Amino acid sequence: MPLPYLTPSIRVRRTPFSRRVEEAGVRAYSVYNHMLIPQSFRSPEEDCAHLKQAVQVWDVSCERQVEIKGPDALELMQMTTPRNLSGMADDQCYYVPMVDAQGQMLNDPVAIRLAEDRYWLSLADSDMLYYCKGLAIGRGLNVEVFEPDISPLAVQGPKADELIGRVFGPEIVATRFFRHKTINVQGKDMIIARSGWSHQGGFEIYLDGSEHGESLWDSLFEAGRDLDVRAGCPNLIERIEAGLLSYGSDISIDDTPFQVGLGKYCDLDAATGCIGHAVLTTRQDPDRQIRPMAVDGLAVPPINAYWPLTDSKGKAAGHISSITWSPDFQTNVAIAMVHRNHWTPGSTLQVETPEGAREAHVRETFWI
Ligand code: THG
Repeated sequence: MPLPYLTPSIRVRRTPFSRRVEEAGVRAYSVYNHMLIPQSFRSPEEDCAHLKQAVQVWDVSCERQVEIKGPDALELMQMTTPRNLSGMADDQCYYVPMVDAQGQMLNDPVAIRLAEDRYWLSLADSDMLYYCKGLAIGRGLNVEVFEPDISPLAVQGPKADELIGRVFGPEIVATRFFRHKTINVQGKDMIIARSGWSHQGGFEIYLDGSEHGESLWDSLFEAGRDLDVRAGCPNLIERIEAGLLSYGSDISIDDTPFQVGLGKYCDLDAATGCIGHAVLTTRQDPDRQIRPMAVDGLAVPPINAYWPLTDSKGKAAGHISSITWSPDFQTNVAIAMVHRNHWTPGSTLQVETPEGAREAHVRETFWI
């Protein structure tokens, strides 16, 4: 059966880097926040091996920003998350669970503090712009809520420090994890942070102004030619090995932060302004949790719906939400949601794949 194409349309937004991404030979796209996100260049396996040994430039423009600006900005930000934002410094980024009034997960963005009265939420794939606008109106807050012309470009891999040092200098390389500094691109100030959705380390440049996209891209590729810099993208293999969760795949609105391993970011003593606060205080003891799992046998096909997990008596025990073959670990690596009776490391379950049942083993830790 021939694969269907993704039909271009205005609704599926292109990015400031899309032309360069296509010149670099992108092979597959997906859609994230109504915008194109590259899925592979050579192959997921080859892209993964390269990411682990060199440096890649990723068009992650689809990590759209919601900007919250004004005297009540912190109050609105704190309404959305059980993480305590009161101690955040002006150069800090926080990974935050965002929850509704029932304490259910709406998104898991990176929150960026730009000033006391100015924040960005760097979103995963759900429509938080409308939600934040609604909160501001409902509470009569003195804030502006909008999507600025900001498009993150990630530089990831063991040679990311070398490349960023060449282009932006040693002061920028000295940026600590989840802190940001200001760089100048073609006369325009932009934010750069040490962060990114890989375990290899690197930076995220928050391109400010679409018109500067191609020149920023070109300066990185010119400076990194001898480092074998390549276009890349968030890599399924590497992110499962590292246990990086994907909202919409591993996390949904049916989950609380405690069920998806984000309880460590909840501070219910301090974050009393969170609208899910009251419910979350009663839900800190989850009945199911995310676990790394290894699945026996040869490479599994791509997953496009939860694969059910059952125990030895055939009873429901959870599901797998992300899975792929890992060339480095020579097993299928998976992220699963597992009921409490079965979540201890070493526990073996059956998983129903489209190609039949396999054995699946709960692990103590992710692979990298
Ligand atoms: N960077 C930016 N925006 C983003 C992402 C990003 N928006 C969408 C998505 N990714 C949001 N989800 C995550 C999930 C994990 C992390 C960041 C964003 C992450 N986690 C680290 C970990 O789990 O090891 C550590 C976080 C911490 O210690 O604070 O980096 O990647 N701009």
